[in-house]
Amino acid sequence: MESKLFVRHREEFIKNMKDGSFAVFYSGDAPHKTNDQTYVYEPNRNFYYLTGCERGNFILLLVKGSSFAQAFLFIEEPSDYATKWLGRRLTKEEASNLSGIDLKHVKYVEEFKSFVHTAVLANSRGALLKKPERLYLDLYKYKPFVTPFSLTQLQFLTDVYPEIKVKSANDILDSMRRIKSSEEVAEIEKAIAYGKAGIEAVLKFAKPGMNERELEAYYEYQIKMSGSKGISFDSIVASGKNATILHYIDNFSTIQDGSLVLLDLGAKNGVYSSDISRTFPINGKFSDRQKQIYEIVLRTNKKIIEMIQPGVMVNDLNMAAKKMLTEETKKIGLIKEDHEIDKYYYHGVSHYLGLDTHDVGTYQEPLQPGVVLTVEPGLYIEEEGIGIRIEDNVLVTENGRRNLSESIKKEWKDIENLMK
Ligand SMILES: [Mn+2]
Repeated sequence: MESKLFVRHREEFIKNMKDGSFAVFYSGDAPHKTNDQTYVYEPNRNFYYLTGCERGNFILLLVKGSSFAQAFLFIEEPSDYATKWLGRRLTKEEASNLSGIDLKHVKYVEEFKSFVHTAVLANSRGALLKKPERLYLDLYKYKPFVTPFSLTQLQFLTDVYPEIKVKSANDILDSMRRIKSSEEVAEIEKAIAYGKAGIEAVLKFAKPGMNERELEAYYEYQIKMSGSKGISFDSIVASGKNATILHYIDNFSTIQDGSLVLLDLGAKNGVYSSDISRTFPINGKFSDRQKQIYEIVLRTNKKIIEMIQPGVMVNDLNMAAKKMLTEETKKIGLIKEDHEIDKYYYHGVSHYLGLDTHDVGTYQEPLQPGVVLTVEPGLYIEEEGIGIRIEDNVLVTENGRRNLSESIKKEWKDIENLMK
């Protein structure tokens, strides 16, 4: 991605900052796993969105006065030792090129504390702000009642300067990230193309008697062979009754002849993600009953996609999906009363998609051009061993929508043909 995108993101964020304030974003670090091992590093998404850098232990500092705004990037200093053990670190020039931040403003992370004290906070002669009033931080909480990481990390500031108000940067960034630029949509489309290559290969490869984990491995192999860095969330390969567990990730059962397989798979393109579900019969032929249920889910998927346009609320989509699944399952006698649908359909129909698979942004505002969301109705009939979900990734446009995953086959006939 070109640095001008990240320059634009910073400019827009800064526009939303109050005068006399500063913001600090940390790129994160690989969490500890066991003994001397760590998990794979994932860049903090807000940090990436503002810098384009995917490196741990970097810090972005934004300073806004009444007549100026400046960005500073603090990076890990390259060293021979780090190069030999972990790989080459970015140089200041490279970090400057990636982020579009002035080379003079790229510093080493060891300098961060003293730089903040002297340049931003203290009344030193070189201070940038007369009297900073606000500090914006990423205050995302992954569950209730945990102290956000950035707050713990910057306690050295909030303790010494209690007069500075800590503000959440998330409202600003969530609403920015909810609307994708054309560059971002292109990145998501590339992620979807990787996913398509993987899913279609799995459909051709799958045979009765295989284990779910074989399809899981084959998918990952295929997306990596086509250029993706890998999966963007734990793969779901669920056969028969397993498919009625929404987040089934064991993927360790033998797939019985005659059963359906539900795939819910993501692929990474850089930091952007795809999220596609398809369901298919392991032996290449839908039974009449499977076809009947499949068609209901497919019709719902198409109907909801057609509803998508600026002004529509995601909740309208949720209600319409539930209503349609209720009416159709009543028609075939699966349920008698409306409320019984809760037994067979128990999740929302959409979420946003972008840098995160479940991307940020409010659901209390109507859809706007640039929003990318999933459409994923399903039916899960445990007593029949049938679980079906069909999921596409859709962009809201000025006049309606564009289904970004349209080319991934979902008609039952096309799926059977692909498997021949
Ligand atoms: Mn999804």
